[in-house]
Amino acid sequence: STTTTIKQIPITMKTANVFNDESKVATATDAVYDWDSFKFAPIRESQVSRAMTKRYFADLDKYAESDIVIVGAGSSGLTAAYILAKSRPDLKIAIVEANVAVGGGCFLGGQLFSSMVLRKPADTFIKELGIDYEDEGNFIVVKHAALFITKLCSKVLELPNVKLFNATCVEDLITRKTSEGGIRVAGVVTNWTLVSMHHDDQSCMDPNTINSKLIISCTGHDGPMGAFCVKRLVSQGYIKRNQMGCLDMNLAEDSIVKNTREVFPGLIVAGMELSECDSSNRMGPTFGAMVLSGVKAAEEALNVYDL
Ligand code: AHZ
Repeated sequence: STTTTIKQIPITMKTANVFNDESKVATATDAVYDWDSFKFAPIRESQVSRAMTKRYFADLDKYAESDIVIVGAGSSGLTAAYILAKSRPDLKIAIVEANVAVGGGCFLGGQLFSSMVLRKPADTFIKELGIDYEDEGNFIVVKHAALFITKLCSKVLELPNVKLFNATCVEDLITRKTSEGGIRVAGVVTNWTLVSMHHDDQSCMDPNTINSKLIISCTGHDGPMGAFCVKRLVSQGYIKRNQMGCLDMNLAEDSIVKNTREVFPGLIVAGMELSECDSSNRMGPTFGAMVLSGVKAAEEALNVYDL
C-alpha cells in the first residue's frame, strides 16, 4: 500500500480508503474525501485499550525514577519544563498535574478576559516560543492566554524526555535523611486526583511514587490544591509559612523571580507557590514573573545539583 501525507498525518491509502482515486498523490491542500465510500480502517476495542495502557504503564515504569519532577502544569511549571527538557535532553522530566487540563490560573482557573499581559523583559520568552504579541511599551499583550499555554504545552510535550501525568496529584513528599543528618526531599507520592479527594470517605487507597533527584514545585498560591509542597513542609516544621500579601503588581513580580530558589534541600519552588513561604504580594493577571520564575527554577535546578 502507498503512504502519503495529509497535513503531516501519514495515511496508508489502501487501508484508510479516503480517496476516490488511490493513485492520486494528495498534497496538504488538495486532499478530497469521498464521503459516500468513506470508511475508517477497522479496529477492535481492545486494540485501543492496549494502545493507550501499554504506553501509559511503560511511562509509569520509565519515570518511576526521574531526574526531575515538576509539580503543577501552570505557566511557571510548564516554562520550567520547557527550558530544562530542551536544554538537557539527557534528563528524564516528569510533570504531575492534578487537573485533567493543563494551564492553572493562566487558562483553566483564572483567565476570564482572554488576553494575557506580560511585563518586559518576559517578552524574550514569548519570542522564543514564536508567539505573536502587541508591544505596549513596558509590557506586551498576547491575544489569548490559551494561545500561550497551548503552544507552550505542545512544545513541552513534543520533547522526547518529558512525560505529563495529568489528572494525577502529588499527595505527599518522599524524604530521606542526608549523610550530614539533615532531611531532603527525594521524590513525590502520587495518586489519581479523584482518588486523593476521597481519602476521607474510603479506606486507604494505595498511592504511587516517583523517586527523583529534585522536585520543582509550581502548584500556585493557596487554594483547594495550591501551595501543596510548601504547606507539606510547613506541616512538618521544616520551613515557616508566611501567607501571601495583598496585590501589588510591581512588588509581587520582582519578588517572585528574585526568590525563586531551593527552599528546602531537594525542593525548588517557583511561581505563586513562593508567595506562601515568602509572603510576596499577589500580582493578579500579569504573567511575566510566572514565565521568568520558571526559567530561573530551571537554571537553579541545573546549578544546585549539577544534574
Ligand atoms: O492544578 C494546579 C495548577 O494547574 C496544579 N496543582 C496544584 N496542586 C497540585 C498537586 N499535585 C499536582 N498537589 C497540583 N498538581 O498546579 C498548577 C498551578 O498553576 P497556577 O497557574 O495556579 O500557578 P503558577 O504559579 O504557575 O501561576 C500563578 C498564576 C497567577 S495567580 C495570580 C493571583 O492570584 O494574583 N496571579 C498569577 C499570575
